[in-house]
Amino acid sequence: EADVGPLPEYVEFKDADALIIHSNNTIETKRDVFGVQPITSEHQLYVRNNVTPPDESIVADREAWEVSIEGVANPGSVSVGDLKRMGVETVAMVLQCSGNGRAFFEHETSGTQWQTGAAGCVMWTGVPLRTVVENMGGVVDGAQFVTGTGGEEIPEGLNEADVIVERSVPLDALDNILLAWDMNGEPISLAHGGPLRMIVPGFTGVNNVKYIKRVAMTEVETDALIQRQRYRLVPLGESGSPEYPSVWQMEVKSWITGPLEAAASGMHQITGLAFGGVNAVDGVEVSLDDGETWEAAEFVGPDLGRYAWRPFVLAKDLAPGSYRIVSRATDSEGNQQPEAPEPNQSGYNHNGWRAPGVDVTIS
Ligand code: MSS
Repeated sequence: EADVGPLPEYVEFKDADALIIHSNNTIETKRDVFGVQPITSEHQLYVRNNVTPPDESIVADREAWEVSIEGVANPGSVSVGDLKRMGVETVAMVLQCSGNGRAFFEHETSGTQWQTGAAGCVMWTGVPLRTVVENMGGVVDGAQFVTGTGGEEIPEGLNEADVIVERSVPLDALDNILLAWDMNGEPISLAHGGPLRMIVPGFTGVNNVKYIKRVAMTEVETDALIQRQRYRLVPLGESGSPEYPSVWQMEVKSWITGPLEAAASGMHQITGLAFGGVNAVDGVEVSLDDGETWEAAEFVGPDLGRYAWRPFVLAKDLAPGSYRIVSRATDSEGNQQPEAPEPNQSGYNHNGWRAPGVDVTIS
């Protein structure tokens, strides 16, 4: 897809050359930009907003931003300043849009035709939600979900439940959730959810609610449209409803980051990225012949934990010819990427190894 124009104002700080601008609210990282970076720079990280982000003024006084904590014995509002005194943890995590790889499905999908770049690996610093919940007397009986609400203004005349970014995840995610104020060691920009964002490691992008203004331990899932109908794995031709699984935990995935097209014969470092989603990634193989034969690749750089991705490399002396290069990762539970995933109507969670392959001509 062609670039549609200059960077919108709220992401002007980003590196335009590294990005594919699908629209003001959907901006993808170019595939060759990732290389073997363990952490994605904020200047290159993709952006996805379902609605217009709040005004920049919400990040003017970060410490004063308040989040309401409900579904605990002693509910109430807590400021970012208070949260910073309660506890601190850092997690490196793949942030990946549920629709990343949508373009690789064979059926027609509406929605942004993301390829590999609606993902990045970033570090979040904040307080564990479990600590906040303990401080407020613990979870109320009967709660089964953690429901987070985004701080966007609902435009007048629109039905709140149709627009609001409010997501519920299973309560057992509580142990890992952070209420984060820093990304990659800096205060989270407005584009990525500052002053405060709910981080659910191992879960797809949409579950990581930006500008978090309310966190509730709830008995039922929210009936906001974004939960009830959208972001569900729906069979082809059906429409979304709570009877179908929600897009929550991410699965094992990988892709090649270079070389991507033509190159001269001789030694090459074939590079890529692999992650396990909700599990750690355990290994990755590369094939130069579209999956006929496979060779194990080596991870490069530090292991930043279960939720991070691991760059990988396979050193190869390549003779002139045509190669179809693909990669296939396995997670710590022994799950391997499928050749192609089961299709779903909206094209979520693509983690097949075949379609993202690259054709490289060596001369
Ligand atoms: N949050 C809020 N508040 N709002 C919105 O819109 N979106 C989602 C998440 N969160 C939103 C939120 C999505 S959908 C995604 S991907 C993510 O976010 C992204 O991120 P960044 O930072 O990258 O932009 Mo798909 O699944």
